[in-house]
Amino acid sequence: MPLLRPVTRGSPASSEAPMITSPVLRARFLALLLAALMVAVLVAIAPPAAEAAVKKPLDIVKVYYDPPGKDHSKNSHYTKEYIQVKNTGKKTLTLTGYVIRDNGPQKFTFPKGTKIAPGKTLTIRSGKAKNTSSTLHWNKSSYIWNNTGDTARLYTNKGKLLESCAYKGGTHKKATKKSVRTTTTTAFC
Ligand SMILES: [Ca+2]
Ligand SMILES: [Ca+2]
Repeated sequence: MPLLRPVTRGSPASSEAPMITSPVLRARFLALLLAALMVAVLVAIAPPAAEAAVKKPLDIVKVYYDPPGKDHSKNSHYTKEYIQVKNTGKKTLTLTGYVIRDNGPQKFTFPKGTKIAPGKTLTIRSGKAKNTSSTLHWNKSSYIWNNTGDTARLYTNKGKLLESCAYKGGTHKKATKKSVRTTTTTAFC
């Protein structure tokens, strides 16, 4: 907005507007004014980037939805697949009861007492293993994240949706309104 002010308020064209007597010049001036106004309106109504618009200290960073190689029905392979969340706020968060869901029936509830410090990430792997301070486990006997596309949703312990991250399988170099940027292994939420 500040960029537009000199054009509409402070420029010579604006202050000398009443002096313009030529119809051609007046038409040009009006066209310019109209263009400037349209730019101002577009800037005013343009929505902010989806990510920036969401006030959320806990953020889905990525879904490692298709680890390299063929899918094998083994726990050691299920644990390669994961979703990662990050604390983008300035305070340590207690995530007891926070929930992650896929686009189907899969649901992960953060265990009681789970904490995440500012700037830190937590990795939630699909298979079974012992949890650590930085890696939790969904403890499923299957993969969670569909290779052909899925949606990861993150909720607070009160059921408030913090983020919905939809991806398509394969490489998509640019995010769209419907899906995020991906490589063959990773969705960048
Ligand atoms: Ca995100
Ligand atoms: Ca997968």
